[in-house]
Amino acid sequence: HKHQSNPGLVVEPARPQLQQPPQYKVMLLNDDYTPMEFVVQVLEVFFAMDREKATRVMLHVHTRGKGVCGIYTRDIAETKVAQVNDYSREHQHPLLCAMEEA
Ligand code: TYC
Repeated sequence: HKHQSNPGLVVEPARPQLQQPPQYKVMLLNDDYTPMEFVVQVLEVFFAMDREKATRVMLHVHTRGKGVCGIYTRDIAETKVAQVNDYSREHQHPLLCAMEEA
């Protein structure tokens, strides 16, 4: 149907937002060479984890092969992946970060 016009300063309630943007899991992958301490620091710096949680996630990745660092919209997830991979490369560690649709 046709939308009614809204002449003047008529306050209308916002329509509820029914569509959520797709979410992406940002994953850390295990490897044999990156020092555990470096992985813990990455989780603290880029994913705002305290030391206890960062250590728990690092050990999960170490034993299970991969693990979730956080869930974000696409732009934020892409930025996290690029930041972590750039940072790991700068420090000459093979640590890999990747994203997948949640
Ligand atoms: N497996 C590495 C080691 O034994 C530690 C590690 C943990 C590496 C998690 C990567 O995402 C990773 N030093």
